[in-house]
Amino acid sequence: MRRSMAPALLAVALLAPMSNAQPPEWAGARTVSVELSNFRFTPATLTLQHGVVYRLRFSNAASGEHDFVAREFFAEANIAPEDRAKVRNGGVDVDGKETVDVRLMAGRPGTYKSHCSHFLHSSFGMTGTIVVR
Ligand SMILES: [Cu+2]
Repeated sequence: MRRSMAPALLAVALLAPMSNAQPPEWAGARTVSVELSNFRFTPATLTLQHGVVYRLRFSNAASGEHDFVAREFFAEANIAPEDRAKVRNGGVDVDGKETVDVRLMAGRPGTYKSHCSHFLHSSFGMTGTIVVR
């Protein structure tokens, strides 16, 4: 009996928040741009409001690859279904001279860390902070 109840309760807990929430209006997303370059994020600090739909626009000004990794931030966020495949292993890969848009609503308020996971890039300065209010 106890063993059979747990999955059912978990399913209810997972489905409940989605069933009564309005789907976000992705078309009205506010654009927030982040430039990736050798070796920084500009701006280094993003301040987002909880409950607002954003289009995070990651532009790589360099010719080599960079990424924007913020595992906890992306795990907490409500990412637009069409953009979910762009976030892998908690980050967004951006090829040289490319731009990648990810629409999302930030999760719970707090301060999240971001960094580039390419070898030594974070130690050269590719780190940042995302503040969700
Ligand atoms: Cu990098």
